[in-house]
Amino acid sequence: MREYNFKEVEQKWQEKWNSNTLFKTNDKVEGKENYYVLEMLPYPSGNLHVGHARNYTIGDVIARYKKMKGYNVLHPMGWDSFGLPAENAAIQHGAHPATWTKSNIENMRRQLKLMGLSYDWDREVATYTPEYYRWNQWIFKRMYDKGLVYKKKSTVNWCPDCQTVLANEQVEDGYCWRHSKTKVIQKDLEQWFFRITNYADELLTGHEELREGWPEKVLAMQKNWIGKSFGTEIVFTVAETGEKLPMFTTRIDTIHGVTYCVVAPEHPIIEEIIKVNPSIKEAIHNMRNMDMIERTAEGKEKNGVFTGWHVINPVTGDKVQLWAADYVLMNYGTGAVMAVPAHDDRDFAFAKKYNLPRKVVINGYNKETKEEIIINADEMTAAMTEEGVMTNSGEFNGMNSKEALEKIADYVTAKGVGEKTVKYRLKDWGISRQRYWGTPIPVLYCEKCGMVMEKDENLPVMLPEDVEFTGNGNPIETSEKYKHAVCPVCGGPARRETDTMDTFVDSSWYFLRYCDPKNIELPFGSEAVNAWTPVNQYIGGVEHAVMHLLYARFFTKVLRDLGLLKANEPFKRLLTQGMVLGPSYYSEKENRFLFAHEVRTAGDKAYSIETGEELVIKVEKMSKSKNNGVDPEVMIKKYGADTTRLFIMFTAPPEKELEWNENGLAGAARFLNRVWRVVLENVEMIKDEKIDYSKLSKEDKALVRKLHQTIKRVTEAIEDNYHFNTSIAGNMELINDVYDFRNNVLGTEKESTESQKVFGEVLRNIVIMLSPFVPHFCDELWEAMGEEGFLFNASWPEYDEKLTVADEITMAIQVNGKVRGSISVERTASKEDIEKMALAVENVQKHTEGKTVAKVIVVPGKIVNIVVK
Ligand code: ANZ
Ligand code: ZN
Ligand code: ZN
Repeated sequence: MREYNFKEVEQKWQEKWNSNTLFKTNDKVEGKENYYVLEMLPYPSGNLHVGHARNYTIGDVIARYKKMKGYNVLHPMGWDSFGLPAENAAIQHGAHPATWTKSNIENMRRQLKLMGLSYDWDREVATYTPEYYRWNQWIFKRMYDKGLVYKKKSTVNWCPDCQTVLANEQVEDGYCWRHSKTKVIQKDLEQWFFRITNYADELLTGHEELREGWPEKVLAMQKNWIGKSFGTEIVFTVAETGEKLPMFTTRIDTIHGVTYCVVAPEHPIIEEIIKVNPSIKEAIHNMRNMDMIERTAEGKEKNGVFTGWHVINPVTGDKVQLWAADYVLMNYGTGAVMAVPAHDDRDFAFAKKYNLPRKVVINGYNKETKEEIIINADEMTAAMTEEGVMTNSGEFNGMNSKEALEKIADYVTAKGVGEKTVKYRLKDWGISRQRYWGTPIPVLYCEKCGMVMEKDENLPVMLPEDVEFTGNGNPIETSEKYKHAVCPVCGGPARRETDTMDTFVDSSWYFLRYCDPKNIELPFGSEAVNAWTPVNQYIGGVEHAVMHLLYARFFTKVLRDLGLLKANEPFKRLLTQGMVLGPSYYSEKENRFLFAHEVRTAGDKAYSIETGEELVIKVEKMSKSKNNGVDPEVMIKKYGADTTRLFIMFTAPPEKELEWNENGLAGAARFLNRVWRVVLENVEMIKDEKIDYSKLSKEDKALVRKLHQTIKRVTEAIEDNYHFNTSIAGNMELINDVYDFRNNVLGTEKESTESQKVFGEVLRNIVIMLSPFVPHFCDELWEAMGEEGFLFNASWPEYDEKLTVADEITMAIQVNGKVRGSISVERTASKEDIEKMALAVENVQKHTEGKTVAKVIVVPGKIVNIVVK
């Protein structure tokens, strides 16, 4: 018998699949339902990492399984190929972003092919190509026409040395990533926005459609991000000028407890105040220049300054100080807050720091005795944020605070000083980037016509080639050809917009392009997209829970409203895969993480090969900084793609963390070898012939039962949230039974033509059921059995419920209430027969000897009760 040579087998089948265009998908196949399986498209950084390998293996097993279940399956792949790293590589090594990107894609495509993934490569999409980004520009224009695109001033990170805008990840502790001594400042620039807030409510209510197919935690994160708050806008009056100053509060019940008010340092009133009170200028300047990440960090100490002005509470008439503080943000609510230190944590901390007064307006409440618990403002150590009894609140005293919230809201509305409102935390999506490697925004500025959109027939607006990557400014601005363009309206001279789009725009609709990737008239045809969407199963990392998934949902709704597709939601089901963990080895002496090849392990200890030092072992997320990553290509070369895939799928359910270990890979390889041997040794028994169940021996029946139980278990585990690990475990158990059968039945007097058929049938089904996991391996065995074609086109096996249950059952026998033995009887046996058999059991006879049997009660299928005297 030949050995299992994974290298030969994998290469052979990858070539065959390819030359037979096995994974080519048509939009419609007679009699088949469509099923769209999608994995999040990768950024082409250069090499696959193990997280990719896991993501794509999960997707591939689902695609292959669904295909075998009779669906017409779409399973595409592409490249999220615009973005910062390519531009940084250009700045640092001089390679053009396109060259760098292209060669990375080529390498990663090669690696994906090594894994044996069932992609329809004819539908491959790369977002950096003009064929793709042209449609970003087209969609941008359609959104502009609908009022969903606008420009406004907004704050960005700016490095005065680079003379350019920095992304958040290019700001390191407040300093420029390239100029470690240059402080990044905040600068207001005109920026492009998508009006995603128009869809805030639908992005929330749409969750109902996703409740069943999406992880609860992802929906919760989105809900939190959208942040819908019901509250009141209450209008205070500035004492010094008489102007109105509206504040947004969710706690209007605390209006009598306001002891000062706060505005954001960016609030327009601040400019007015500075004119008369310039001493606050520096403090304001410092607050404004703090970056947002730092400013909104939880638990950060709050800073503020008294403006010198005051405001009047419209309910109480109280005059209180007006402050400016960094914890109030301009882009939420009205940018102004009524502060209630006795009942709000942030206000409490701020008031304590600056010695501002507290006023209690809600007392405690004993739920059992229903008694009011008086709170003394001077003795508080923290804000009282719970529900309670109103106090110091005039006519509302004694009322429950929840009730008072409604009552006071009505009261201020009636008085004309306030109004109930809803606010969202969700902001409009800022999409402009002052960089080269992205989709050019199709806008021009004409001296005569002002701002105009580029004409459809002039799309795509191509990225210029004549650019320099110096690290200073936006590279596009170095292209004279690009900047000096022709106005599409009057033909006069015009300047092109030099901003490019956020790469999240690219990934917000790529899954629609896969449905119709070669369309040159439209981003996609409605018929093709409606045939496939919503995507049936999406798979990716939980790090995309908010931005990418929210933007893709927004785009789907916008494109639906533009009449381009029918779906309300892009992804019906979402699977967020768990992280891949590996052991890290830390040297305390060298103060660094060692690579695996520098480490010698012994039992559960690890030592530096070079110094002999015992190392600190921790199992944690694989990452470059911990030197604990594994390279999937190295694993594939060493163990084969099938073994690697099997290990990934067997070791943990997809949504859980996966702990990488090479012993596990070796175990997976041993299992495959066991299957290989037993199939090839007995290949002539595998004939797919009809079994005559009436002629089976006890052993044959047991193996048939195990087979049907396994098909049931394996199938149900996949259907139940893709618990592939259980499916593989089922097949492993079945292989153990196969070996027992081979040792105990085959070659003995128990072997018959029927037992050979049973044995062959079991092996055949194991090979079918393992094929989504280890497809090359199984196709090789399938061919060895004399089958034609590929398991990708085979049918998933069905189980027969009747055959999963034993036709013999075990019954316990009791004598005077004590269990004395058991019998195995035919399911159909009569009560008399059961009674006779029970009384004949040796141990039962011992306990009935010399006594009279008064009664025998037979509960069929369960128990035999013998009463003796
Ligand atoms: C008075 C008050 C009393 C408040 C109290 C809370 C508790 P959510 O729930 O997140 O919507 N707020 C309003 N606008 C703000 C801004 N621009 N920056 C920072 N804080 C702001 O939060 C609403 C609450 O956050 C509002 O209700 C307001 O403080 C504050 F016992 O008003 B509250
Ligand atoms: Zn810089
Ligand atoms: Zn013009």
